[in-house]
Amino acid sequence: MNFIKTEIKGQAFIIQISRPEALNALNQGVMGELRECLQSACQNNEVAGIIITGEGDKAFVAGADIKELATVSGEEASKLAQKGQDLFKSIENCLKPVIAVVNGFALGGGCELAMACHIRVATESARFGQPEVNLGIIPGYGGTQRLPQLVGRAKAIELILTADIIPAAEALRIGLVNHVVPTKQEAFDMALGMIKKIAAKGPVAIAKSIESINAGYNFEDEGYQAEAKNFGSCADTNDFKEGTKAFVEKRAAQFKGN
Ligand code: CO8
Repeated sequence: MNFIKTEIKGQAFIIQISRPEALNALNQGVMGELRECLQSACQNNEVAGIIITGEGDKAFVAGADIKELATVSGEEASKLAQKGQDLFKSIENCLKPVIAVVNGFALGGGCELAMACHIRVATESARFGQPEVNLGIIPGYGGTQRLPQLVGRAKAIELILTADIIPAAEALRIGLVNHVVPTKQEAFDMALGMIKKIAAKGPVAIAKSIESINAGYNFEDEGYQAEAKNFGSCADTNDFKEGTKAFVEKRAAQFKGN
């Protein structure tokens, strides 16, 4: 593994995304390793729950890797979005609890990763947002579907259209996270405590609870397909080229609407 560190603590399997120099941004290498780790953790009978976090204090995950994304065509972008959606659905469908310990920035694909987890515990310094429109694209890893599920349609539309980045306290207020605690250590302790508590329950009942809750949301597949298709359309525009170029050049983008 080049981008992910794993550790087992008690019955918890900890997955730490480790690209601190790029604020743990999700390149295709990270996504592949995440897929591998999740598969083995979900199927391991010794594991009662999974924790996903990011290395360091600055970021959980600052989104998809913008520099990598800038080089792909619209068609490729749409396929990558669909592949990422499938990975995040596999997190949501894991029959053991998956808890995000959110330390620092959870933006774009990072916020989408946190939302795909069953439970989110954030530190006071965590920041959440879907800033894709700053780049001339839209969320592509399920954000247009899961954000309205978690915070309601009105707030989700506001967050996605304004690209506002909100602090942990506001994320707690609108129901985007379950808990906010002062430090990363406290967030870990809380997540480990939850996994220990859940591990003492009937494993079949836990699995069937997750399966039943998720069954109510399967109808939204049309939404995911629209998201991937529209992500690809945006990636074909000059606005996307300008948005990603502006990010690299650390300036505001000048969009022309084409
Ligand atoms: N991708 C690549 N590199 C990144 C990313 C990213 N998402 N975020 C930060 N970095 C890099 C910076 O380029 C910088 O590198 P360098 O030192 O080489 O210049 C380094 O990390 C540190 O970042 P900053 O200097 O920008 O740190 P600041 O403290 O000034 O700012 C922010 C922190 C506010 C988090 C800022 O880095 C930022 O705005 N990052 C981008 C956030 C963003 O727009 N995320 C959404 C990305 S798009 C997305 O997630 C789409 C998901 C669906 C994809 C589907 C198909 C693949």
